[in-house]
Amino acid sequence: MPGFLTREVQEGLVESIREVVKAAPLYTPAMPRTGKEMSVRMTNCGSLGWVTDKERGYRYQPEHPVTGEAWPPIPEALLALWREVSGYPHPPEACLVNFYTDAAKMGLHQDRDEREFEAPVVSVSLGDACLFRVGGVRRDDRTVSFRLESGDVVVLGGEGRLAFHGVDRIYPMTSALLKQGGRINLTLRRV
Ligand code: AKG
Repeated sequence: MPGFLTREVQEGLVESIREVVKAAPLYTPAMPRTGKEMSVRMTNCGSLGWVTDKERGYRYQPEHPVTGEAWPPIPEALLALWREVSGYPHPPEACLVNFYTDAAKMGLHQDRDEREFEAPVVSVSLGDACLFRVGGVRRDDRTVSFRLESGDVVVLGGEGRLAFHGVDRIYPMTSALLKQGGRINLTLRRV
């Protein structure tokens, strides 16, 4: 949904995410087995957060992997967005916060560490634009790419819930929303 969030709402969300990051600092996740560090830094809010490291791999857990503290709650504005766009009767339990610097990207993957696939994943883009790629439910399905701008919302639901997707590149300095640049992506999920 291009341009779904007004500038004012985007600014409010950035403020809320600053508070989340104060309580739950961004950390560098690592791939299972290889331990290769991801280029995106992450944190979470909600009762559960998505994390990954070399030893234990992809999973949801109630505490920050570095500080051991419980994740802060999901900001009200994000809960309201979920109610508006998800079409799902229960609130999200997890919100993954991804922070991309200019060179960061995210490989093609499915979001399948959840059990509740009937619930969509709601994704919010803030800050610099990116080139987003989305395909089908098989890794080798044809993909299409398009630019996601600050304030765009993507709902991966229904047949699209398990679609492969990823971020091929960031377009630096394409938004003034984040004073230091970069891109924030928020994904709201039922676990
Ligand atoms: C994920 O967190 O699973 C993503 O694919 C993030 C996509 C994005 O940054 O737009």
